[in-house]
Amino acid sequence: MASSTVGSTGDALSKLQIDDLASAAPNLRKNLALFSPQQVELAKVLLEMNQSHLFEHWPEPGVEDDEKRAFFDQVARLNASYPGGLASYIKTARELLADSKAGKNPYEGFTPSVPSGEILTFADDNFIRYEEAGVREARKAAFVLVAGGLGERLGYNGIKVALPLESTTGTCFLQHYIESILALQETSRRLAQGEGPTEIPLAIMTSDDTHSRTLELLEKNAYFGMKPSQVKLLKQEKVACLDDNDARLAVDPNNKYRIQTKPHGHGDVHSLLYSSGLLKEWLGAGRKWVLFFQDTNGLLFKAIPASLGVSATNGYHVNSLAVPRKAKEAIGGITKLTHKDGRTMVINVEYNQLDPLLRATGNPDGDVNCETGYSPFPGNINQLILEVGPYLEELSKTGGAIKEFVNPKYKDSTKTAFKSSTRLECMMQDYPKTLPPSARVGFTVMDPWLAYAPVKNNPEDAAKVPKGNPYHSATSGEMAIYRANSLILRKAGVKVDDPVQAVFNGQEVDVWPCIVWKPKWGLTFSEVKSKVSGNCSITGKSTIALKGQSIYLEDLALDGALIIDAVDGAEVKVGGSVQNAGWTIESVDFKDTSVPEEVRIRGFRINKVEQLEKAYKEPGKYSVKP
Ligand code: UGB
Repeated sequence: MASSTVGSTGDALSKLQIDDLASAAPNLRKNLALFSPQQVELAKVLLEMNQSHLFEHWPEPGVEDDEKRAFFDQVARLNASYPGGLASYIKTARELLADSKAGKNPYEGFTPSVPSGEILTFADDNFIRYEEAGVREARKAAFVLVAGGLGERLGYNGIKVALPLESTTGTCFLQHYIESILALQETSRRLAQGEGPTEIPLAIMTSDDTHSRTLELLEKNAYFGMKPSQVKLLKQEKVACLDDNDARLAVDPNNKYRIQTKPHGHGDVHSLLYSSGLLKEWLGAGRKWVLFFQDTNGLLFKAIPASLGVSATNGYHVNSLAVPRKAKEAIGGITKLTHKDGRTMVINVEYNQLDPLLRATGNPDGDVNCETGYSPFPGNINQLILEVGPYLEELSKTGGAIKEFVNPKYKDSTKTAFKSSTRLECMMQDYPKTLPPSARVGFTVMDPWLAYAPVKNNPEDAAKVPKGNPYHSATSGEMAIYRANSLILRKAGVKVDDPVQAVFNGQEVDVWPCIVWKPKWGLTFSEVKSKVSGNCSITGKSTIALKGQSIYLEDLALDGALIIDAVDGAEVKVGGSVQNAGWTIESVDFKDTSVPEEVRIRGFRINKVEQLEKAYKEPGKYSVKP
């Protein structure tokens, strides 16, 4: 047994010429006969990259051989999922770790300044024109949701896209996103009168942390009305952790036959779109735009039509959506960087880097608000619109690799040892960093009340946010939906009462009437406006949920709760005075574990006391006039 092992090991060694290398790892050498030629090739890569410590603890052949093979299965995955393979990963890691140790400023030589971009004002003529242009373009779009993050800051146990974005209807984020895309598809298709693509695809980037639960959510809900073939899940792999400045790969503390791994960041989305062939497929099918978005922004689709219109009208290869940013808010700042040699780029500077960059370049106060009460740098909401042609062309050169960074937590000032293993990370918004100066990179700033209300912070952290800065919690995320819908209806001519203030989970928020509608009821301002007429009013204690395409509010005076559910083809006119006890909002303590987690984290629940509820299941014309 022993001699045959030695014999075949010798064959493998001589064939692959790794004799010298394997002498650095005698325990691997002894086991080589267990592996396929491809696996031996991977062993060679590891040894060439000075990773022999990975085999130090390996026992004789015959002991835990399956685990040893499984080790190489993992190495093969790590190698295949990184552009350039593991060798390239380790090489880049060494360079970035050396820069980090030397305290090199990633923005060395660059001076930041405030860039100029398209600033939109909701509901003015310009906004309406961009919305129309955007809806027209939408049929040539593809959407990409990055949903591989664990949501550590929120601390929710489920996947974030399964959280309700508001508790009036309980619609979850994923349902809302899919229904918004379907509504865009429908309206855009109508305008195009049969020309061009008819379905808008959705790709969702998942990770091991979110993949199976995302798939389950889709399957349990019949893909929320989308054709399953329209949705593609792309799973990102984690990357290898690094133990020291030489980029020695970290052994998993729970299994000595595994390399420890951690998430690589949302920047993986580019290499996945490229390597999966999806981007090529989209271009071939006549698609022009890819729209990227994050997992929990319930307002997002209110900003999509106009910003897509900006991309189409201005011919932007890259369009980043932004909102005015409060200093020190945990969103990146869109910044113009000018290098000493004259190069310029407009790029996101991440929230933890903006303050040191400003201080290092003659702004001793760092990241502070200006006279407007906001940071002068627009806040990146990480919703990007890329033109497919130039995007694919660029990825063909880079393979989808995005400029990475490393953020080791050192044990002491010698910067020789880490407190815990680190890894390379990359961000989706860093894509423009490799673009040539000829690329048309722009951005679109929208009102924050219209465009941005993410759910990222747990109740305790949200309550500690400096006064005046947004909480970015489940509480503020839901209240933002009611505020936006109230303000939109006000602009459309409805008299909506002012909000009242309340405190939930230690966060002071404005409570507007609970106004919600399905995306197909009103995706653009013009559409909303076309559905309200006469003297309509909604009191502060009211709730209204419009679940249908053709519901028209005419001289409606609402003081209570009104729920209308109508199938497509049912045209419902709603008017007169609707008065009832309505639905009330009851406080809930987030520490009360008898309450479901998705309710606790927002700090309130809806108590359905009395409502007028009408459902229309057949096409036809109907009127609601109490
Ligand atoms: N995500 C993945 O899909 N995979 C990953 O490996 C990691 C995340 P976070 P972050 O808009 O508020 C971003 O953690 O990274 C998904 C921008 O960098 O919520 O702290 C994840 O599922 C920042 O510039 O945000 O900050 C989620 O959908 C600013 O714009 C998304 O990536 C900020 O978002 C974002 O992940 C913001």
